[in-house]
Amino acid sequence: GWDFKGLLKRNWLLIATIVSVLLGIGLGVVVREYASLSHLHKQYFGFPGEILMRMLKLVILPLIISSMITGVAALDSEVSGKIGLRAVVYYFSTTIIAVILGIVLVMTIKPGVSQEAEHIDRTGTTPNVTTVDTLLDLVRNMFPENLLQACFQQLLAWYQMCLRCLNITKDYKIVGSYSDGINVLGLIVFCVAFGLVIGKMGERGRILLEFFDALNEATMRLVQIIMCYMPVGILFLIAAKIIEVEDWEIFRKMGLYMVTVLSGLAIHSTICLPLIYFAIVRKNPYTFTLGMAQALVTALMISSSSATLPVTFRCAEENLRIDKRITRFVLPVGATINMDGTALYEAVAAIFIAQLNDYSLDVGQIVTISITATVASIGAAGVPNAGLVTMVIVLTAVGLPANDVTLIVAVDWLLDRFRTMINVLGDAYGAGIVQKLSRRELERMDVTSDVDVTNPF
Ligand code: DAS
Repeated sequence: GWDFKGLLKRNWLLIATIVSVLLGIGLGVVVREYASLSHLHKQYFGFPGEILMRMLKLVILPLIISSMITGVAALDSEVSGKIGLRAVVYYFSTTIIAVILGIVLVMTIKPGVSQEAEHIDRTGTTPNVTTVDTLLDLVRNMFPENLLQACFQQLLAWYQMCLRCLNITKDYKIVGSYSDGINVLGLIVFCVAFGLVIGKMGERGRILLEFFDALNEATMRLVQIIMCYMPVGILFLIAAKIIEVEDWEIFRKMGLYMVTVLSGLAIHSTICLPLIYFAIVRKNPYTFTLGMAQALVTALMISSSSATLPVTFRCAEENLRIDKRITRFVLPVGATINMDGTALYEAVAAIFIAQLNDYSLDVGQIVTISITATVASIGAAGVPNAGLVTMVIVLTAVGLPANDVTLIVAVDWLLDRFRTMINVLGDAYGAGIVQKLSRRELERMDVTSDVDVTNPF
């Protein structure tokens, strides 16, 4: 018979989280129908959810720094080079597959030419210039003029950061920062360089490594405490979102567009990624997905790959037993540059807008959209609505008007959750696949190194 008690004990948090999502939706609908909350009350109502978001964001910096540095330093540079290359090849190939899937679907379903689309009231969609300019400005400073300048800015920022003992409030500005105040890509570049250097410093390097490993352990313990609060935070997060949404009518009008995006995400996450995983790892991919469930539900609720990273780590290491030398190196990079869901979404949204404007795209433009959607998803930070911002790159690349973006924005808060969930799943599959491809190097390191194998740090 089923060990029901054991199942409940092991998965109490996941069950509590799913129950809190359902309760949150119910609470949101009830409050929306029967209580007319003022704007201030709505903010109070969402406060417990905001606390969860801030707590998760608070641990992103120490987690990325400690995991990246120990992850890179624990591998010698040749092995980390190989693992990094395998990870990047996986990221590019799965992202391209997602984009092609999205394009096939949007060209088949044609959501932008359906009779429904003609009745979409687009009078309000010509945003005032500032909307598009703001988006374009945001995109422009998304990509620094050149990497070298970004690196120097990052080193200077890192120096400032050390001086200011890692406070990471919203207003903390790292030069060349992303919308979320942390230039994660620059930080990762720094951590890889720093990890490689201390990996070669012998005994003194080991002392630093011990420090960062202890920092990682302390941070993961903090994550464990935050996760106990998660069911409460998620309940109010989803309830507050349901209360604040004004126009539900738009969901009917944009139904076909949403069906196109969601079916693309569903196919990619239940067929494409599992097939690739099974082909390489030869294990049941759906058991793997189940092991990631807590991280997937978290991503669905908070729409941020970066803020979900602490939970992604716990699921990958605790449930799926993926080697820490892989997760610490691969997951932070994946959360930042591997976004299959976002790439698929941007390709679909761009072609949807072309269809809305009866704009026929030739093959060259379709290829351009594929490439820019892939690049834009790499540039998108792992924060809410990042995919919406970088989508402007795709639109401008093929000369599409950005004035229909406001239509997309109206339903973006829901689609963002689902594409973030697929982004996180893609990162987790990446860790499992890279681990399988690197098993020889890892075994060789276990044999040669005098380090305790169970905990290589
Ligand atoms: N919300 C982003 C993420 O965290 C994805 C997106 O906006 O497209 O992955």
